[in-house]
Amino acid sequence: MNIEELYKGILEGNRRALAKSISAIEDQHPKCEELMSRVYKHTGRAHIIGVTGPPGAGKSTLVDKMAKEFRDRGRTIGIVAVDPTSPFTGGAILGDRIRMSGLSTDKHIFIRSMGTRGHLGGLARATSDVIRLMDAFGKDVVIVETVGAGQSEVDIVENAHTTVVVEMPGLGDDIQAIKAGLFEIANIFVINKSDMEGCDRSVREIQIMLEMSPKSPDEWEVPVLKASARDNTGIKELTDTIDRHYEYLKQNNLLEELKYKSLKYNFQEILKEKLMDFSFDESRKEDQNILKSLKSGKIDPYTAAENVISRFKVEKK
Ligand SMILES: Nc1nc2c(ncn2[C@@H]2O[C@H](COP(=O)(O)OP(=O)(O)O)[C@@H](O)[C@H]2O)c(=O)[nH]1
Ligand SMILES: [Mg+2]
Repeated sequence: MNIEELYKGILEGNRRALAKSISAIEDQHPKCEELMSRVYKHTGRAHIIGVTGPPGAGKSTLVDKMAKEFRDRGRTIGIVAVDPTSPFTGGAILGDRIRMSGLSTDKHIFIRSMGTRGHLGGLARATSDVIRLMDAFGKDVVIVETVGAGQSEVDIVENAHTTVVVEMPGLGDDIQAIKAGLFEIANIFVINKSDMEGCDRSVREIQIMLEMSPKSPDEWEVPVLKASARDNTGIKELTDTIDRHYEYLKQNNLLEELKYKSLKYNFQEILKEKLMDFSFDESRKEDQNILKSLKSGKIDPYTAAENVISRFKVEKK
């Protein structure tokens, strides 16, 4: 793996270099750190859009249509489809690829699916790096599709400037099942499958939930839109609203704030991992002893952590 070659290739917009770099990130190649560290200063241009919501809501179908609409507006696009539920790169992820295949011949669109090769935390990090790579590559828009269920998805959305939550009609009493967390992260709600019955009712239910949930201090009113990805309706309105949200962020100095938040978040995640690797190593005798004491009940987890940390504390004179 030649870092220099990949780095230059990415900045020149070489698709092979981008594909190779993404694979290296997925494989957790040790040299990726150097690559990412150099790539970072070329990031910050792309509008990063998170698309999340329950499985089957039609996210992939919608992303496909959104991408087409963005292309009509002259923008270049990167798409990252994340499926943490699928342990193998097959199944649902392959389905995403095929559904989006109408776009695969357009050289201004770069699509990549990611599954869990490592642990979930690793996936969030890898996704964040892939977003940055696509940004540095020169994509105007980077869309990240992820199933909205748990913490790792929220972590992934941490990098997005605009978060679209996709739902479908027929939630009925199950509306409570929508994670409250989704209401916190949504900038735009879309009820997809408006060709099905019950769409207006779902819109009203989401609106009521929005009214009840705590308001953010900013002025943005979260819109609840209707769309049918299947029939290609409501896509223009959705894309307009996404653009409007981006303008809103820029005009209120919120974009810079979001970018900083995401940098800080990524820094802290990297630091956590590095500190852990640096301070605790199960192959070392003294660290094995800590685990032994923990196992026998001689010490509790707090004491165990404190024991590790105390090694690095400077003695006061
Ligand atoms: N009736 C209807 N079906 C849709 C629509 N959008 C997607 N679907 C179907 O819903 C299913 C799930 O779609 P998919 O995009 O894979 O959902 P995801 O899991 O949220 O990514 C597929 O069978 C789609 O063909 C829509 O607007 N109307
Ligand atoms: Mg999907």
